[in-house]
Amino acid sequence: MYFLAPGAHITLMRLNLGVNLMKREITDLAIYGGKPAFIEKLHVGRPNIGQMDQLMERIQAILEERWLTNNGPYVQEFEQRLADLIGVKHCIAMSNATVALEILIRAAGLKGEVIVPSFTFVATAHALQWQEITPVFCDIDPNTHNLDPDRIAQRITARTSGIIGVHVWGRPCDIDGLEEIARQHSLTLLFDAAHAFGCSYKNHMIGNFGAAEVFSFHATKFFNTFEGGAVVTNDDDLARKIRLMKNFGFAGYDHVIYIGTNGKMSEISAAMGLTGLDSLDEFIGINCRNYQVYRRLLAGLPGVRMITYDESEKNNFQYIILEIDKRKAGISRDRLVEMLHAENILVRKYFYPGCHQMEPYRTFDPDAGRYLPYTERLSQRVMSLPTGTAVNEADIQVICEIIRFILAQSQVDRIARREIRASKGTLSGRGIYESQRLDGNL
Ligand code: T4K
Repeated sequence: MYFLAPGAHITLMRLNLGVNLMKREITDLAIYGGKPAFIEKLHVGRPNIGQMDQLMERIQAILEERWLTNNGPYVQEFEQRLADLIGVKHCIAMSNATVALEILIRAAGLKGEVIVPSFTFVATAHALQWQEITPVFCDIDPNTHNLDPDRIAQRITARTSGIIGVHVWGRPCDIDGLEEIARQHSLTLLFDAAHAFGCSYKNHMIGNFGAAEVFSFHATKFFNTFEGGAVVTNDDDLARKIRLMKNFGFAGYDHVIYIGTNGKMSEISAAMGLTGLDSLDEFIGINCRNYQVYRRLLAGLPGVRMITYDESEKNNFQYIILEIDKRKAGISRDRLVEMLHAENILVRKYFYPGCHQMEPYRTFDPDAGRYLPYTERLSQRVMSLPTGTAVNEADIQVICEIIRFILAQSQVDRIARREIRASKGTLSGRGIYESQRLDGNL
């Protein structure tokens, strides 16, 4: 429970031990020596677990059966339940989404150059480069954060074989636009749907678009299998090839017909997945509630834009994303992140600085930023906030109050930092603040 006092300062007290808040002036902020708002670190990406007793029962059955991996009964059940949920013909469970992307890229015959966003997790680009296929970065639409189909044509060359769209934050790409350009240029269209399990586009579940789509079930995703992923497709030939490839190319005992690798999901991961599926609606419900609370409590903050989900579609609401406009907010994203981290609110800068700024891509093309202006701008502004079952409404209330308080103090913070820099670090934030106040500057 909290007691909220009106006014510019926060007077919040929680009656359990998780929170520590009495913030009236800037020196109460942890970065200025005050006590952190949260006693324990609050992470982005805390795993959702589901019914632990059911998970334990499944694990016990695995151990009793001594069937641990290699297309065991839980993996088969998991694949069937996923395919039914998405309404897709084939679901091939994998050890993780990165390997799933690598195998899909190979099975779909991509080569030469493939167009991808730079505003994504680096795995999308690495899955190509790992096989010596060049990821060609294309800019995003600043409103959707997804590939902008209108910019793709400029990036197509004689070596281009495909496009990989990424449904960033679970918000679908402009799939119609991408399909159209892929058709015009005879390119293979795939989707990295790592964020988009449980989401829909024009009322069709993600997983049914392009030649195939890839989900991630990493621990940090709202639905996880510890590590895991899946390729889903309606293409029979592609599915058959992928099944072979994820199992070394074995088409039967001692009979290898294809170059393959090991992309198999283990039974224990499938057991976690089946347990998570039983609680899927609950996870999404909690994410949705958190999203609504954040929206309400952050509304109207100058320079802070929270991304929204199209509520006429199915969403998993797993990411709470803010864009910070330094000019209007009075504070940069990086300074806000630094101050929130000091409060034990471990927000993340997904996807800073963009793949094109990471190696080896930065060395390949040091000037890539010139054709990625929106990616560069967004990666300087974006941050991801804690959500999921590990966060309750009261936590969100504290997080939002802290953000409001930091923004309200941004001018004082700027003056104090200038003074600290001028003193070459010999003065502390608190000391600067006190001396400025005595001088009547604050
Ligand atoms: N494509 C896209 C668009 C993706 O976003 C991703 C993965 C992929 C492809 C590849 O999927 P996988 O091959 O992973 O299936 C995390 C995840 O590792 C990664 O899966 C995810 N995207 C990416 C967006 O985030 P990091 O480097 O930020 O993870 P890390 O270890 O810093 O964890 C994040 C936070 O989660 C930590 O602050 C603590 C918390 N956490 C993490 C783990 C693993 C827990 O509380 N418990 C845990 O078990 O990449």
